[in-house]
Amino acid sequence: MKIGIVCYPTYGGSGVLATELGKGLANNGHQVHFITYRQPARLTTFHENIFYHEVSGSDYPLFEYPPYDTALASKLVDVVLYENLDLLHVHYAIPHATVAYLAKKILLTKGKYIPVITTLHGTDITLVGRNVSFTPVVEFSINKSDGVTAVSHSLKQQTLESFDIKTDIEVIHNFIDFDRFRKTNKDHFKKLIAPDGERILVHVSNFRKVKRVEDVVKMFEKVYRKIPSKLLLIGDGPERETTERLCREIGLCHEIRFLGKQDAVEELLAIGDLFIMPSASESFGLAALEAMACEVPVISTNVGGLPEVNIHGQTGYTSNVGDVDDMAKNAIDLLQNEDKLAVFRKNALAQAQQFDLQQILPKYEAYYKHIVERTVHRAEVT
Ligand code: GMT
Repeated sequence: MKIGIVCYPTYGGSGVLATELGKGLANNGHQVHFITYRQPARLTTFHENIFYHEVSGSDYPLFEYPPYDTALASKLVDVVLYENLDLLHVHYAIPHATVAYLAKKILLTKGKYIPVITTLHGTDITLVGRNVSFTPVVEFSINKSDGVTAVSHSLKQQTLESFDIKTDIEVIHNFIDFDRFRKTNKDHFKKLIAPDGERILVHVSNFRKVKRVEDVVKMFEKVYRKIPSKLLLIGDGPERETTERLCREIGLCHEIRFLGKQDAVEELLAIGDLFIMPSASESFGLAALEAMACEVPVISTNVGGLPEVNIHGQTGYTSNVGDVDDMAKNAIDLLQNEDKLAVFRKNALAQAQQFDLQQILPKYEAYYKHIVERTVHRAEVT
């Protein structure tokens, strides 16, 4: 199949998932065309079946806000026609589902029907999509997609509760590539970070408010007072400055390292004892799954799709949002009990295996086939 993938090219979960999906599809012989404004962060090596089409904006002085949607729609029309694509798969509803609908309508005037699948990832529904100024457009665009997938049962449920949805939503969970994410021996590196055998806690995110990075630091302080430990904060974003200030206030800067955006996250996860995800909202928690694949148990909140990934009392623990006392208590309990930690590590890996790329990829392929077959004779004009 010839598949166009539209996504955000940044380090965010939806862009990561879309890029990894594209790579998996390309390995299975599909031709994949990424269409976005920058080379996706995880698209780093050449593949004969992968193509990248950059959407360039316009800096004409009249445009205070360069019209990205128009530029993307035009690029989609061009790529779909020129490359004769079979399907467009857009990740994150805003604005991609809407722009894909516009491109679809334009393509119809040129005699081409392009089926569009929208994957809902999280804040496109739970935060941004619920903003009343976006609601009519998001709802319309989801309903006009030929196929809709959500990355967890929880996100599907939230979508149905927040919008008047007429289309079926297929749940296809996030996945993990075990060729990349697995526990490897990085003892030399561990010695550098924790020279006296301290425990290592890890957090990875894009430091947006929804990630509650300050809670990571607050719970770490409680853990640190009981157990010699270090905290690795990976990623960057709007809340970094506030978080750094908090570290200074509590006087733990020497135990907390801000590593910024990192490409080889798996090497850092390999030395972790616990992964911390105190998010206020999380449709799935791809970063937690990556940690679990590297045999790192997870201390997380119990919101959204997190309980579908992190099984309370088996692969880690889940707590209410903001309950840093409970998170710290659970972390201390695990870190003080070597045998229990070893069992949780094994459980985390076994649970991550349920989301192996090799199991999830065929679900996407089957869904593509289903949507393309269902729409093959369609030539709607409205
Ligand atoms: O940052 C992004 O690119 C999207 C982001 C979001 O906020 O929607 O991530 C979401 O998509 C990931 C991949 O499907 C999920 O694993 C994350 O849980 C989800 N993030 C949230 O729901 C906050």
